[in-house]
Amino acid sequence: MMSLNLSRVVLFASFLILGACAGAPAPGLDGPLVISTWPFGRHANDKSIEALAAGKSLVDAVELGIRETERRSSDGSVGLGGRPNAAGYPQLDACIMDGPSRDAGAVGGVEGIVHPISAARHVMEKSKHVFLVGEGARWFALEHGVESISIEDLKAKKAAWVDGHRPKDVDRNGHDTIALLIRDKNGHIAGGCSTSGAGGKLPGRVGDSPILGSGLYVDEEVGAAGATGIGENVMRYCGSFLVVEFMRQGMHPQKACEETVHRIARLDPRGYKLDICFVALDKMGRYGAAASNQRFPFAVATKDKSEVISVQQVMPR
Ligand code: SD4
Repeated sequence: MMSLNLSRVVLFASFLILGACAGAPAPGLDGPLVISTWPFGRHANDKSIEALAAGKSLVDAVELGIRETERRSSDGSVGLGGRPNAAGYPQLDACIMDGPSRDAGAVGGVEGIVHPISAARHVMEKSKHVFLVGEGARWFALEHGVESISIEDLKAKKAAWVDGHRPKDVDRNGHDTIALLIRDKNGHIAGGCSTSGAGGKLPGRVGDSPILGSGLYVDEEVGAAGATGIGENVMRYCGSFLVVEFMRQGMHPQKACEETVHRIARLDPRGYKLDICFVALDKMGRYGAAASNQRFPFAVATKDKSEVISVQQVMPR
């Protein structure tokens, strides 16, 4: 009887310890952690950290961080300064997910909206939907006062495209995206993603970035992941969802990102020539990143440190 009670106590204590570990911060982390894609993510991360320090909410911090990249349009592929589609004008994609409430919002192929991440947030908070596209997404954003520019001058470009007089000078190669993930000091998780998408995409093409589970996925129980690269090679495999599921199985975010690249490369006829990258963080504030066939810089910030880190491509198996 004594020993049975003792083993019950031991069992109960182990549950307590395990429970504490599950949400406990990684060693040395005593505040928020932000991770985002590409070196330009550094400015976004700093904004997010600043926002949290000023007492803003987790979702505010995601939005404000990504707005900074959209505002700068400095990488050539986020915001209205981003790469144009095949008809010569930008169509933007964005999404946002909040771990604690499990809410999400997204816009796809939206035109003339300066901050698509804010439009996505309005969809999340002010509509009963999750995803609005094209003209409807623009109307909705305008109705909610999201900053915009006129799209009247796009008429000629659209007409020329329809008539077959297609511009020759569209940048068809470039692509970048900001996927930004935050774990706040209490271990809550949220993320967002914004892009003008692959340069030279067909008008109407929507990539992985605003698709929940592809360009971004947030699971309050486990962690979050985001993607950049050729959207078609991410969205056919629900890439970010897969990273999160690997973390759920117990993998470190670094390993989860690598395993996702290997999984896709194993299944895909292109092998490792996928041009895809993932970033991830988990409930404890551990993070990682992996890329298929190129070096991949990403940005990480805490309240004490903000840096750009480069990872090598994964070693093909
Ligand atoms: C897309 N994934 O639209 C985006 C582009 C991107 O690095 O991230 N490029 O396919």
